[in-house]
Amino acid sequence: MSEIAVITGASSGIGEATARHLVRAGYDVVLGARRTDRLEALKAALEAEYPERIVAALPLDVTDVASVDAFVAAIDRADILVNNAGGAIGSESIAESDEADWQRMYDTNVLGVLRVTQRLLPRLRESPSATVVTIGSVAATVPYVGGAGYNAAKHAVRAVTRVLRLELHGEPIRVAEIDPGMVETEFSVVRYRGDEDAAAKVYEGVDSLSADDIADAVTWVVTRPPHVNIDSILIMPRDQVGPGQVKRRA
Ligand code: NDP
Ligand code: 8X3
Repeated sequence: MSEIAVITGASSGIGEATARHLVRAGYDVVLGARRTDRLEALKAALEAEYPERIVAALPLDVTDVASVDAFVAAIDRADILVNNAGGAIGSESIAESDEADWQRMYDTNVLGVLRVTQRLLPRLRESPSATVVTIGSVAATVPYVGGAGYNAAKHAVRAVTRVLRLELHGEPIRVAEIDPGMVETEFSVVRYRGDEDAAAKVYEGVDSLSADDIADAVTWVVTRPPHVNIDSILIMPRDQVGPGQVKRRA
């Protein structure tokens, strides 16, 4: 029987790449996100390439308790949870930010991780060896101007990951956090509210990380021997040494 990996936010970017990598590595996968058309397309592509694998695509809004409950109720077994759903909205200063954006970022990045983890825990506890991997950010440790809501949320994600590690100590469940720097995905399109030009500028002249680079790390973390817990990994492009500290080609 194959192990089952549950991936939140699998409709694009890191989550989608993680689904591809884990299926290739021999896992069955459960894909969750709000854009179910994209999940269905990914499921069809994965099933065509890997007919021996089981791929489930389920609607999931991590900010909606009923949606999280329905998502988890549809999952019989789970060995791996990849808490990936998340993102930033806006880059205004604290003085100019909209409180609704702070609330949405906290709800998605922090409460979303807590909701899904809490509800999936009974399934993970039935696994002989489970792993929870949460995608944090370099913003989980390094704050930057215009990042208050997102930085605070990712700092909180780090706290949640650490508390989970402490609370599951002694059980056969590993807890890991992967903290990426700049990864070229739809992240900046979402952050800049659909402004594709503003988003493209973020990655201009930089060899950014790809979603595959992070999916590779997730796959490495979950395929270590069961006694090995990778507590956290910070991954940035060679040309980045911190948020906003990027070497661009002239
Ligand atoms: P994308 O915007 O490409 O992907 C975000 C994913 O999260 C989508 O699949 C989206 O699906 C899902 N998502 C967002 N809100 C919800 C919600 N309420 N319920 C369920 N799913 C949701 O960005 P990335 O792939 O880059 O982001 C993935 C994670 O990586 C995020 O946690 C982000 O904070 C983190 N990260 C990204 C970095 C980067 O530079 N790109 C760097 C560091 C961390 P849908 O809209 O269909 O629901
Ligand atoms: C995304 C990376 O530097 O924009 O988490 O916060 S950053």
